[in-house]
Amino acid sequence: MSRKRAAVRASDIAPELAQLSRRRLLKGGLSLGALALMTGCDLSSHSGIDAALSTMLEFDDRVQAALFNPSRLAETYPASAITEPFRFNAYYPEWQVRTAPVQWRLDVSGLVSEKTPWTLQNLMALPQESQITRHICIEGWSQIGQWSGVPLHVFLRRIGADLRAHYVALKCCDGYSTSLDMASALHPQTILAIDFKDAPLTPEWGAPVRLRIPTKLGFKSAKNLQAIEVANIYPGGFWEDQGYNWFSGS
Ligand SMILES: Nc1nc2c(c(=O)[nH]1)N[C@H]1C(S)=C(S)[C@@H](COP(=O)(O)O)O[C@H]1N2
Ligand SMILES: [Mo]
Repeated sequence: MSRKRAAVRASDIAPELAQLSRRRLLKGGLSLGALALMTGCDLSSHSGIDAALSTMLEFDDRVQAALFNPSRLAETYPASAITEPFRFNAYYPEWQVRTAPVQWRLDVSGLVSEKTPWTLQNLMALPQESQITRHICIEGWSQIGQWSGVPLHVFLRRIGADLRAHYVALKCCDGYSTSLDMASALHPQTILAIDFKDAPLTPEWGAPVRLRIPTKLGFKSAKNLQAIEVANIYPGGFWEDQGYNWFSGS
């Protein structure tokens, strides 16, 4: 294992990752960016990844959070790099009716001063950002996509969220949930995505609004959002409660 910081791209690691069992990944609390940055291991070989995973076991969420650099950006790509065809994961058609854009409301609760539910129209009136970034699933696949929407930090300020609170919890129409530390929620690339490649998101990709957070593994990018809560009590999440590393980011 080299102690030098390895300048690896996620695309170089993806094939290696595919060889690792899901169990190993879960035990290791793996996150790609964190793995490369924090272990200093050469992730271009299988043994390098093994070494990195062992080192990773020594870190816990608090350490990862302390090392998180709020201004470090996830890599962005040109439009030509967008993956075709773009796959989707974990979509259940029975939730579609609850996510119809006209009836849809985003509930806001917890440590915020303005608790009025948001319509899609109201969200679309806020400043928008676009990003072409890589989505990395813990199960060993990744793809590059373009998402546009409202930066979460803009939204949190707008609802008068207590920015000193520890957590932002996300709840989805299909019962899925996840949560973020406040620093990651305020990261400039963390957005409430409304569009994919300049067209409205479709249900399988998270319509009408999903979170998109390129500094973390894919399971944090909650689709078909229903509610956001700002909290100091640890909210957990669907996969987090089953042993996925909570921080899972770089
Ligand atoms: N509502 C909801 N959001 C979700 C999930 C889910 O099951 N339900 N799965 C997560 C996981 S594990 C991944 S990898 C991504 C997949 O996003 P995609 O379908 O846009 O590829 O969504 C995340 N967000
Ligand atoms: Mo995933």
